[in-house]
Amino acid sequence: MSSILILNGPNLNLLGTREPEVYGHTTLPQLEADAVAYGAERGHEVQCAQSNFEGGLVELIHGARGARDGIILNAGAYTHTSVALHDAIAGVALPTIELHISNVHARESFRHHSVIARACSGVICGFGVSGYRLAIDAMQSLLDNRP
Ligand code: CA2
Repeated sequence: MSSILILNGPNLNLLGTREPEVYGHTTLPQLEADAVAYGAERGHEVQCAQSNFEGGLVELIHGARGARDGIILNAGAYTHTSVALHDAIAGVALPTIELHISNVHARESFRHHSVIARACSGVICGFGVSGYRLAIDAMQSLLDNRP
């Protein structure tokens, strides 16, 4: 059994309440419950957390070291700005998947660049909330093929 941390960043607690044309109608608690159940069906323990604070996300990433096998991270807007998150991901050296619900490349240019991608194993974006299931499958593949 693998242990996977799903970490959501700033404003993602608002999912399902506004901008449904961009982010859909699923709320964060619904998304998290689905990810836990989807992971459990595949033999994974999925734990979820959300923070609106950059330092809070850094601490949650640090806490995964030695406790989790991998991280699925939707860092929200910090994706585009946070060297601290890049360094935290690099520091814990766990397989980490960068995730976005929307297709950031089809949106404003300031969303086109990710500061954290370099430290991540791969990126999933543009598949709506089903991206979280895709990321669990991708994490399974990464963990199965660990050297
Ligand atoms: O597409 C994604 O998942 C994003 O990470 C979402 C971030 C955005 O800054 C990134 O560029 C792409 C924003 C999350 C805000 O979520 C809301 C959800 C509902 C209503 C308002 C905000």
